[in-house]
Amino acid sequence: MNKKCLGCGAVFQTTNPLEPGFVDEKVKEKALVCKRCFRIKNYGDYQVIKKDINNYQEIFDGIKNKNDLILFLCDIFTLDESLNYINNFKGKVVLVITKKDLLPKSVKEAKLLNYIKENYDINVSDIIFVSSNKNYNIDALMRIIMKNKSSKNVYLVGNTNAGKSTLINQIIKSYAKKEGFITTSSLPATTLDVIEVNLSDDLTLIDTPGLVSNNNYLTGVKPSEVKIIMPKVEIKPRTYQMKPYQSIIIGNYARIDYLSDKKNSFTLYLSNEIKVKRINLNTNDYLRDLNKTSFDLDDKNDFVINGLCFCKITKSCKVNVYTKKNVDVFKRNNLI
Ligand SMILES: Nc1nc2c(ncn2[C@@H]2O[C@H](COP(=O)(O)OP(=O)(O)O)[C@@H](O)[C@H]2O)c(=O)[nH]1
Ligand SMILES: [Mg+2]
Repeated sequence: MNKKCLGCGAVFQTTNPLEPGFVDEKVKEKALVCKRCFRIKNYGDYQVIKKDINNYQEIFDGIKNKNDLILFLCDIFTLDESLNYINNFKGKVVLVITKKDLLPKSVKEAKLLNYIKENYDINVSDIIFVSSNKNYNIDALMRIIMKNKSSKNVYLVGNTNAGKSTLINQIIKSYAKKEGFITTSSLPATTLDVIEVNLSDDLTLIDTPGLVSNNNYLTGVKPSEVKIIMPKVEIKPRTYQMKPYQSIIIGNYARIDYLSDKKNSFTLYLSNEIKVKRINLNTNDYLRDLNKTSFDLDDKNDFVINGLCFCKITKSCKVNVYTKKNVDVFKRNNLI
């Protein structure tokens, strides 16, 4: 069998640097990872690879019909779009909510669990919150895996950036006592093919390339911007006491016009690195040329700009949200 990159799963080749799995001829015998993975790991620089998106769909469709245990990963910020496709598997599914460390400590897990059970129609054997960065609940997850698996193989699936590869590396570190080799990054499509990690005689974790969502703010955004928009540390919610007819400007990413004549309170959950300012509604038209979504919100609603932020409001009101075309903007019950 052809040698594969331990970082992204692509088969090694020495002919085209723009295709997956490229290694220089002179290092091809010794190399463990392809040139792109080497550069992501050592220099943090990311090279977009030409890769047919249908190939991910094919891998995903293949897994749907297996009887093996599925760990379905998503972070709290992409719940809504991810859970849309969680009921598609033949095998048992465990929902793993990743990056717990990003949530403010005041947010109670039990409450979120209830919220998920009440608001989404999902058919899963278990739900668990983990943080690979803080090694939180990894042992508990392993117990769930051992209890639910139906064979040696356990698949990790979920959108790109959900934290699949990071979780496997963390498990390798804790259970195999060595460094995990899988390449991780904040950019979409880092993992290019399935990667099998043999942890023991009766457990193989299988990493998969994540589905890339077309309706997520992060898709198509420059790597330097992804680093700002994707939260890395515990989010500090930002509350704004809104006076009638004010606007909130979120970096150069989105604008919210508040169109009601009562005071209100908006709490934004987003990366601490994004600058937010409040202005009077008609001070300027900044970002009003973006795509507009109008909402009538009630006092138990959030509105969500998928991949960028969500906002909890406390009184019913009307808002206009302006953001990039194709990004899902929607309301839901208050998550927090
Ligand atoms: N804060 C935090 N970030 C994480 C965690 N797990 C993964 N990430 C970050 O999320 C991004 C995507 O991770 P990756 O494992 O490549 O996701 P994959 O596409 O699902 O394999 C990377 O920037 C990771 O550092 C976590 O537990 N906490
Ligand atoms: Mg990955």
